[in-house]
Amino acid sequence: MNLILGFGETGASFVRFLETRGLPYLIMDSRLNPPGLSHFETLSEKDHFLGGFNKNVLNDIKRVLVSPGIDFNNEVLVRARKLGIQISTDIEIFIEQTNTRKILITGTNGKSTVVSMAGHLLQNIYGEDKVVCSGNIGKPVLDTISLGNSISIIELSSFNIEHSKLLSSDISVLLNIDQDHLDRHLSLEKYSQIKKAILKKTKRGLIGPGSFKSQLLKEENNYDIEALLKPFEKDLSSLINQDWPFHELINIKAAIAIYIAMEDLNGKLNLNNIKKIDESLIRESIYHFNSFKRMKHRYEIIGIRDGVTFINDSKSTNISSLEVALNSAQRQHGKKKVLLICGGDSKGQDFSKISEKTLESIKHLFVFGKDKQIIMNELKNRAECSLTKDLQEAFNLAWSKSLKGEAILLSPACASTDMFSNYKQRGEEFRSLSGFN
Ligand code: UMA
Repeated sequence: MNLILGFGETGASFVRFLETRGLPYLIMDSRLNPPGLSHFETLSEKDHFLGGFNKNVLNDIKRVLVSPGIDFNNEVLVRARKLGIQISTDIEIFIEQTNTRKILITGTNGKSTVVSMAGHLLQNIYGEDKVVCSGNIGKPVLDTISLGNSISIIELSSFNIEHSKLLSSDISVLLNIDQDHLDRHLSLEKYSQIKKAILKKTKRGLIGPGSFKSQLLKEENNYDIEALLKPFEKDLSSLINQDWPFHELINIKAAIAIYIAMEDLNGKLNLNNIKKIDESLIRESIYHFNSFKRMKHRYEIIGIRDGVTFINDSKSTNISSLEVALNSAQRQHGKKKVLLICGGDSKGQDFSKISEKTLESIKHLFVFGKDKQIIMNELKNRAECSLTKDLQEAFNLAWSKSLKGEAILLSPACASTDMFSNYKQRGEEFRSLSGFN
């Protein structure tokens, strides 16, 4: 008997996976009414334990299938480990059961963007039906198991990696590491260690910018994305037009580096002996980027009214993504030109660590949500701040204070779940407040 622990999107994909193979299962979730359960009309009462975790059911269980949102120290998991019961993630099962080329992508920020950029690039080059993107970006990996593609690009969160044993891949990409999810992983050291694990069993490791990279680059088969693409900085910058923030350049480089590593694995070039990357390969990539549509809620410029630019960066759920947004906004609008709206569930992050240089972009900060007082206390001596009731009040105050040439930026640096279903709903509310549809 399999125990599906956690019934969200991943849990539902476990059910589909097991049912098509005729394998028996039970479902357990701490919520009384987990999302989507009602869609499974075939499930009878005896198939699920809802409203709490019960480790006593483990007697008849051969394997626990764990969802990413379940804490690593969850009592059922701890007991299952003690009893020597196999614990598997959807990612492990996918890797074991498919022989597509696997590209794993993780990092604190930019993962979904790089997954979608690499997906766009590789689909244009190798064929649309050959490449499928899945994982944390939205589609559970097990739902892609029979699609017949030859390349799988998988976004991994620290939660996915923490629950999995060492994951093997053709290419693994570690984009960046900064503080996030400290409420679950407790320390930056632990969080970094989890993220770095995706490089341990890969044929080609690609490493993004940051002080963490020097140690990793000493290992065989790890490559520095910046160094690989340095000669093409000028050509690639040409892709950054008015609608694209400057920080997108790093993501573009990561996606192109994935293409280069693929060509290495295909025997078309040799990364270990590379003097110069063929310019035509870069030209081809740039050509395909011209048709790439940027993702919503990620530094999305939704419109300009009376000279004020509205930027929806609702996907920003940690401090480092806020810093990236502020730095790009400062490049575009100058110092003290940003009316910043932030706040929500701060997940134990320390806002006082935001650098002075980054804060120079802010004209006024409007904080809302569960941890607004904490954020206010950590920033009030370094930026002009106002506490607000909710996103609507924050928006109205920001709009009333804004002048031509300035920007109203929603970049919450926090999880949204204290006031919204998810970051998308938060971003949609910002869009509707700004009056653009
Ligand atoms: N939960 C409970 N009780 C349970 C089980 C879950 O309260 O018994 C809560 C979790 O704490 C979490 C929520 O329910 O807040 C969802 O958890 P889940 O494991 O059921 O998640 P899924 O619905 O399966 O969605 C997961 C990813 N979510 C998480 O890892 C929290 C989705 O990423 C991903 O798109 C999906 O699998 C398909 O692969 C979303 C996400 O927010 C975008 N990811 C986090 C992030 O990017 O920061 C990690």
